Amino acid sequence: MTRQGNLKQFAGSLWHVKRATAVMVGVRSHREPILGFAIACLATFAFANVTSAAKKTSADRPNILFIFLDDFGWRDTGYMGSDFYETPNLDKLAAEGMIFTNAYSSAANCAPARACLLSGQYTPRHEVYNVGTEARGKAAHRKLLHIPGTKTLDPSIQTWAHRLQSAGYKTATMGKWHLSDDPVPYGFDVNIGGTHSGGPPKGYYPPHGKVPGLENAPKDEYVTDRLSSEAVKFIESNQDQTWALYLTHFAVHTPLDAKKELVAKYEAKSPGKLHQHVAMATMIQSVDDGVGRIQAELDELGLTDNTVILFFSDNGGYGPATDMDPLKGYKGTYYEGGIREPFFVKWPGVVKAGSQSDEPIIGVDLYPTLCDIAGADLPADQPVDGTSLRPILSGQQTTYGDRPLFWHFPAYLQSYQVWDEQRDPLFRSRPCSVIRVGDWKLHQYFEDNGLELYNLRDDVGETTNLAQSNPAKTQELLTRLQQWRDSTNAPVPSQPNPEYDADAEAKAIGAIGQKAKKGKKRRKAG
Ligand SMILES: [Ca+2]
Repeated sequence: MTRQGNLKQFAGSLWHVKRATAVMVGVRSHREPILGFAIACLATFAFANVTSAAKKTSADRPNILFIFLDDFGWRDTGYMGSDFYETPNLDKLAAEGMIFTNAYSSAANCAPARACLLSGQYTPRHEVYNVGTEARGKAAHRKLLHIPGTKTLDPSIQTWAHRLQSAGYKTATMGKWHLSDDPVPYGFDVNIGGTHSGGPPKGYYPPHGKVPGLENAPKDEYVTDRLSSEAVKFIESNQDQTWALYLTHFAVHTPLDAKKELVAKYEAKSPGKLHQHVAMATMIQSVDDGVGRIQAELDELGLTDNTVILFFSDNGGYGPATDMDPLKGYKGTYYEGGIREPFFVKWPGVVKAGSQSDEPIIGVDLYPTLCDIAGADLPADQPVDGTSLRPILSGQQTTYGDRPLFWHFPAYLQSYQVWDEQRDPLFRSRPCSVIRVGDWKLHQYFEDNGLELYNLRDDVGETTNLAQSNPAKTQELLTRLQQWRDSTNAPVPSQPNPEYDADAEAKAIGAIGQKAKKGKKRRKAG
């Protein structure tokens, strides 16, 4: 499908969400008299439970369910327009809350995105710049020495989990942690599955080795289902207190381990124009089935109206298996497909069902937002780079004006085989900083001081670089970016890499060009 066609389809899918919500609201209004009668009857029998009922419906200290997926792309849900993956439970929750169409991760890959999310700080402050501290990609192809940073989130940083814990929340993390050996010192009472690793050692099926809480996983148990079951158990056993659950699924990161029972279903399904990957579809359905089970538990315990649900992903989809079209790029690139994420918030009593925000927001905003939801104080002596989304969620405000969003990636990420969705064929990203203000986005690449300016309103696919034709806007954004780097002491790689070999690099780029041509011919023939 063309990008234009996809845009139309995307607009259509959001319209469907709005329509579905209108239908649901309509249904509710017909039922109100019956519901009112039922509530009056129930109230007669409810005196004994008045205290716990009041606790469960109190709007000021809601429970928090934060569903955080790994490498889940901007269009990988039904409500964002997937034509192959099935996410009815997520679609329903999204329709009951506010969908954000311009939500970003603070980084294009896992560990830095998570460090920003947990600390509420941009990368130069915590210095988690990449997954691991080693240089990535071939040394001969890198012009500059990268900035290694650190692979462990500084334990003296107060996370939002610390703040929620201090405010009296029972906190749990379930799934991928990735920021240290053990998440417990970072503000979590409960840890299932969290280690320094990006996933369980053997993938989605056991054995999971010494991964906490998953040591004795039964054979054939799919880890995504297990995490959903652990979430249900946690909610049930903490139903009488206020809790925050960070359900940080390993899904849908590689390995692309299909859930066996679902493979035949998607093999039989007609491939979509946007999405076709069978294993990915089964991985996504397993997440969504779990969301359905968790929602059923919340309903059964009477907690639905007092639980805020947030849904987000750490970076763009994995290019070889999914597609963010019309966005360019994928996980690891700083084009939109690498950093723009699906995001919604369902907050009963605060967020209007069926609402949508097109305001650009970013991962570091989640820290003050979560504190705001919980009524927890922000840390007194630590920078908080984000802004609480509460004014937007509650409808008090629709925009933060020309607030800039920033990214700083002073490292390298080697290419996967999706060469035409990145700046050059050898790397998904080379060292860069990026700024977005309003509709404008500027990329700055340090190896060649390459500048790319895009107007995302007119060109969400970042196809037409306006840096030359609009030097005033380019300079304005570059100045703001530079000022921000100065204010955060962001290190910019400048040391030449002694192993760099321009001839070897040119030869490698030429060889990929040949391969890409052959691939296109094969695709045409097929
Ligand atoms: Ca990731």
